[in-house]
Amino acid sequence: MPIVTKAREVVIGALIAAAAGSIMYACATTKTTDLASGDAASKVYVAPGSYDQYYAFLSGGYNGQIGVYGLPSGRLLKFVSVFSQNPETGWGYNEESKPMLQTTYGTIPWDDTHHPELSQTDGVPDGRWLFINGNNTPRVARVDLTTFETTEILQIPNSAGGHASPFTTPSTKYIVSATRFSVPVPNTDVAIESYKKNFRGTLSFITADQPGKMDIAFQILLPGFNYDLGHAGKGPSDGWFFFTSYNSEQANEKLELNASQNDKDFIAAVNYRQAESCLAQGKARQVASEYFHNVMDEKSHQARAERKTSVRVLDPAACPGMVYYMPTPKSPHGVDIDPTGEYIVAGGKLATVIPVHSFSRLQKAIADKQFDGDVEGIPVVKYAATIAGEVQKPGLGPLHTEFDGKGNAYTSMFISSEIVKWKLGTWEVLDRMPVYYSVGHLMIPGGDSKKPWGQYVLSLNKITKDRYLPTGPELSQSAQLIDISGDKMRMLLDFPTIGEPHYAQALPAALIRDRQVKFYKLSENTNANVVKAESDGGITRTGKRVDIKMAAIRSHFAPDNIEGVQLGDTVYFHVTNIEQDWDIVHGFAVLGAENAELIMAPGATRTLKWLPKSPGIYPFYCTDFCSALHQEMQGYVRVSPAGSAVPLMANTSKKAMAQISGANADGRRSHDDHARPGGE
Ligand code: RUQ
Ligand code: CUA
Repeated sequence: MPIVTKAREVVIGALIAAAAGSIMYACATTKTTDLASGDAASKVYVAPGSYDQYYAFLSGGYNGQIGVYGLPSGRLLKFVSVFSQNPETGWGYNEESKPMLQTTYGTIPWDDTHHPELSQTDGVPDGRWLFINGNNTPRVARVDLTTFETTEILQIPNSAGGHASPFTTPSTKYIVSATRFSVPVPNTDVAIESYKKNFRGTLSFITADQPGKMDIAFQILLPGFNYDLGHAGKGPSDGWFFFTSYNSEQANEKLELNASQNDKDFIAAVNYRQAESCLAQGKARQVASEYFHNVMDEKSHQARAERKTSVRVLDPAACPGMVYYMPTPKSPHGVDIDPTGEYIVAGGKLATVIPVHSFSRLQKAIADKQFDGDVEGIPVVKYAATIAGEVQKPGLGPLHTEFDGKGNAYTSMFISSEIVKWKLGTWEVLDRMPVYYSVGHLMIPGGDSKKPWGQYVLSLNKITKDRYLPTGPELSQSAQLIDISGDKMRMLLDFPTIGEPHYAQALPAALIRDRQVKFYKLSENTNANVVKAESDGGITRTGKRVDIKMAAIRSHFAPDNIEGVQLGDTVYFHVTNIEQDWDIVHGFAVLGAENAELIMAPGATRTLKWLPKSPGIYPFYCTDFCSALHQEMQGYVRVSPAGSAVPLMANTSKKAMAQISGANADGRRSHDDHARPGGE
């Protein structure tokens, strides 16, 4: 058991006191200090009917989703359903999407998202996909940026706390996931005290450039530290990946103190081309590991979950030259590579400087074998041999760094609540901007790529306190938009966010705006229960299972009267929105359904599973205000006792349908034009 020195306690105590101090100081001054310059309002004003310049994707943090905001306005555009059930889309409730939340632990209805990551081509965000990690039960997801829907989720085995994830290589060949918590691999019943002996870290490289085919290419087994964040090299450092770690002490209790003993922890520098060549030489072990790969079929709108059973694991000892450790002060959090690919910036959250390693010096140090011994066979490169410079007195609690593409770096300072601008190469601090309060990540559009759009930095603040009208004990988190186009930073805008955004990424709207799918083509819908015309609707019984196929179109369901359902039946409502028009969404809700409701995009089929609890009449209706006659969009299901003689019946006769359609044609369009501008 490590001994906590008095000196150490004093240092940590001072940092905590400084943190409290900065918050109090800021609270006291914020009311009187107008940080925004005079024309700030015009810089963020997006006139009615105009578009924002950037799409920004903010993780929802503990809500398990992704928030899409426009910048510079800060307007919330959408929430993308990912790792949590979402009552706005029916994600995880409807039968089509349920398999997406399947894991080896069963269905997980709520996870925690941290790091949105845009796909890249040659080191630049390309607008094809957005990836994000599920942190608690480690998974990665792909979101298709033509539909803003999650199309794929891969579980990561031999991992716990998928935090260093899903950072991409420059052409999206791989995304990665590293374990935050080391655990026994394979996971088994051991004494927690046997941490040093039995607990291991894993780095997972996941193939990502083929939609529907994500898989674990390989895992690297590492000492039992906590792996925190990562970034790929680019340009000269292309082919390398860098991961921070803390708790090189390998403490297994009271990490707050015991994992802060060493002056330096490590950045793992991983040569993944070397890993690939070791794989090709058959140096990996095939390790039995269960995990799920879930894919949403874009034509049938039906997800399938596939259980996988093994991964290839590489041990550094079996593949020399694959992993090196770079000592880095002190419990480093972020590791960020500058646009040129030469500098590796670490955010040592308890460090007093920002250390910057040089990739070319790392290569030379490796060639010259400038090592300080090894950790479990992994060479430790001498700090003095790789360090390019240290930013002195940057502030307190450096976490993350992004770049503007003009030779400047911006680092978030959690404890001193500020963003600090400094110069690459000279390491001098150029400017500081106080933020409210306690910034975690910061984000410049493309700011971790080869070509940042260095116009704004967004500060993602952890503590909100007095910034907005109070809303009880829970306040929304806050983001602040800062203009970085000039020499000095200028505060432009505060806006509240939903969930707890950790990281965010953004790109110019033009890269994805015109590629949006407006509706799903009904002619291409291959769902087993699709109806392509109102007359295709109907009801069938198979034992105690009843399937109702239904069309939804302004402003009715077909069929809309259903009889013959009995107590003890399991009823599936398969509702297809047969509209072929942008933004015409219908909903479906039936009285007493425990499994929520449906919401159907145009051209999509969604299924609600329903177990009626007692005989009677159950109304259903459309929940999305779709048209002037939205309130007329309703129907009834009759539930009879088990064994009842009421015949199975749905009013799908040609005559009834013709009447409905006829009524619909009268005057519907003109009303709809008012209800939904731009419709039809
Ligand atoms: S981090 S706690 Cu990205 Cu700074 Cu998650
Ligand atoms: Cu359809 Cu309201």
